[in-house]
Amino acid sequence: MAMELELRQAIETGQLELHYQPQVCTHNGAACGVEALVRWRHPQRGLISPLAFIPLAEETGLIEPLGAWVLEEACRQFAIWRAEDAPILRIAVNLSAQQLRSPGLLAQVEDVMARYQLIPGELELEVTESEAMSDPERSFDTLRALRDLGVQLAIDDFGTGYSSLSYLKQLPVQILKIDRSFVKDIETDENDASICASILALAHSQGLKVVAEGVETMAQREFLAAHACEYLQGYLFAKPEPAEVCLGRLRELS
Ligand code: G
Ligand code: G
Ligand code: MN
Ligand code: NA
Repeated sequence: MAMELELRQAIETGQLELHYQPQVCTHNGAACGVEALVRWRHPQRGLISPLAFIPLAEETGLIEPLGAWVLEEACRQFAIWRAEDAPILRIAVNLSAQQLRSPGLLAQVEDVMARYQLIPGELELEVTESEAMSDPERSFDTLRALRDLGVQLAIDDFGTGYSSLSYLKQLPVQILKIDRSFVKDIETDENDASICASILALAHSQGLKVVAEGVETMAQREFLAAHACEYLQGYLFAKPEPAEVCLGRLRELS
């Protein structure tokens, strides 16, 4: 069967699932949020990474129903966790460029926040630097409107795109996520270390908070803590895992 048709059916028949990865406060290691990451549980091929189907979903327009499902499911799970008093303050969801450009996005976000009674700051949307920078006028308007709904906005994979400082200054976002490619060799590669330090200084000068991705070692954590990085995400704390497993992890971390 063509993969497009298979993916369409996967969305309709509930073969997608979300895994969740904690984000912790750097200073005490307590969980503060989680990022929702989609996977496809294929009946024959097992668990498929989003890298293998998000691009197809974007090419075929399936990203709209897929993205809507992800947003709904993430908020539903967050509401359950909140009702269970889980130690978690916010949920982060990835948006693709097409979702950001979709005329229905604002109404969709407003609707899901109302149904799950999310208060300002509980829902975070991550857009990549290149997504936010393509057609900046238009995406700035959308980001501003999302912010006015009480959505926290993060620029994902920061450092991998080409944002000019003047654009960054205008971007109505609260959080930068340092791409994990810069964190990986932070201890051994002086360039990477200085890029991370520069991103942190830049972000802080603009009043933004920073999440470092891909934190795997104590030495990375210490470097990031020394540069006042607010939040950390990575295998040092937990991998992306199904909701029940993640909940146990959240309780351990707190
Ligand atoms: O979880 P993993 O490291 O395999 O994710 C790989 C990539 O897929 C990441 O860049 C992530 O941003 C992207 N991704 C994961 N879940 C979603 C999603 O729900 N929507 C979109 N647009 N991208 C996602
Ligand atoms: O692009 P985005 O930041 O949304 O993607 C997150 C991706 O990074 C997920 O696919 C997740 O599985 C992966 N990831 C999360 N933590 C780590 C880590 O510590 N090391 C590595 N290598 N990958 C990670
Ligand atoms: Mn992300
Ligand atoms: Na990233």
